[in-house]
Amino acid sequence: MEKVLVTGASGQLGSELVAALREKYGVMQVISSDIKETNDDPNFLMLDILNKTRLREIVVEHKVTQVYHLAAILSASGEWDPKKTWNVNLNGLLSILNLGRDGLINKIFFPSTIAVHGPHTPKQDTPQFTDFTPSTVYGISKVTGELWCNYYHQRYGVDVRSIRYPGIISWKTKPHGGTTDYAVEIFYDAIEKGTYECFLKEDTMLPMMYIDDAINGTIQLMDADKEKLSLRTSYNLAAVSFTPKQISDLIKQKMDNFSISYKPDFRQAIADSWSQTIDDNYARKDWNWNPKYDLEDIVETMLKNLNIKLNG
Ligand code: AKB
Repeated sequence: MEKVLVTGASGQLGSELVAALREKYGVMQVISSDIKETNDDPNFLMLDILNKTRLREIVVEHKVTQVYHLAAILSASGEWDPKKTWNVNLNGLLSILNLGRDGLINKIFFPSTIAVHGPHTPKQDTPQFTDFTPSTVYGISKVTGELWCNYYHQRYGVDVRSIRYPGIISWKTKPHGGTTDYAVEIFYDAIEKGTYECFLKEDTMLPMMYIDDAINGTIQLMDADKEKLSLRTSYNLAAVSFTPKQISDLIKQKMDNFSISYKPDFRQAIADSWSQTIDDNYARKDWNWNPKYDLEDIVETMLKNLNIKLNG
C-alpha cells in the first residue's frame, strides 16, 4: 500500500495533484504538507522543507513510500532573494534524495522546468539535450537539482523521476511568483475587470500546458515501468505554445468587451531567455506522453470554470 507525501501541496500544481493522488490511493494515504497552515484538509501536516529533522520524522512516523517534492520558489520571486531561493530549492531536494538513499522511501518526484534553458538554448523545438545556462537563480537551482537526481539514481539506485514543466494554466489555485503567471492572471482580470495589463510583450511566445495534462503526465511518469525510463535528469514536456496576443485574441472572441495593454517589466528578460517550443520525443517514446488540451480548449475551459467560480 502506497503512502504518499506531497510537499508544497497548497500551490497551483500541488493542490490539484493531491486531489488526483487521493482519487487514486485514498484520502488518508496522501499527506499534503506546506509551510502555511490550512484548515480545510483532513490529512495535512505543516512542514518547512528546510527542517530536515521534521521531514525525516514525518516520513518514518507515517511510513511514507513516495514523495512528490513540489516545494520551491519560482522564477520571478526567486530573483528577489537568490540565496534563499537556492537554499529552499536545492537543500530541500537534497534532504528528500537522502531519504531515498537511506532506503526510507521508494520513489521521488521532482518538478523541473523550462527555466533550465537560457539565452544560448535553441528556442524552437528545444531538444532534450542542449545548452543549460539559465539566467535565473530558479533555473540554476533546477538544473543542479536535475543533476543531483541523476547522480542519486546512478550512485545509490534512488528511483527519482522528473518533468520539465512549461507554464501551467489552471483555475482552482492561482500560481505565485512565476513568469508564465500572466496566462492565468489574464482570465481572472478578463472576468473581473474586462481588461488586463500584461507584464510581457504581445509577441512573447512561451510553452504552456493545461493543469489536467500536467497532472495526468506526472502520474503517468510515476506509474511508468522503471525499465522504460531512459532519463533520470528530467523529461522535456510540451503541450501548446502561444503569445499574449494569441491568447487575448481568443478571449476577445468569447468576450467582446475584453481589452489588453502591455507594460513589460523585469519578467520580460526572463521570458526572452526561455524556449518557445519544446521537443518532447523522449517522454512520448518512453512513457507515451500525449497531451489533450490545445489553446482553444484551454480558453474555453478556463472561461467556463472561472465564470462559475467568480460569479456563481
Ligand atoms: C515560472 O514561470 O517560473 C514557472 C515555470 C515555467 O517553471 N511557471
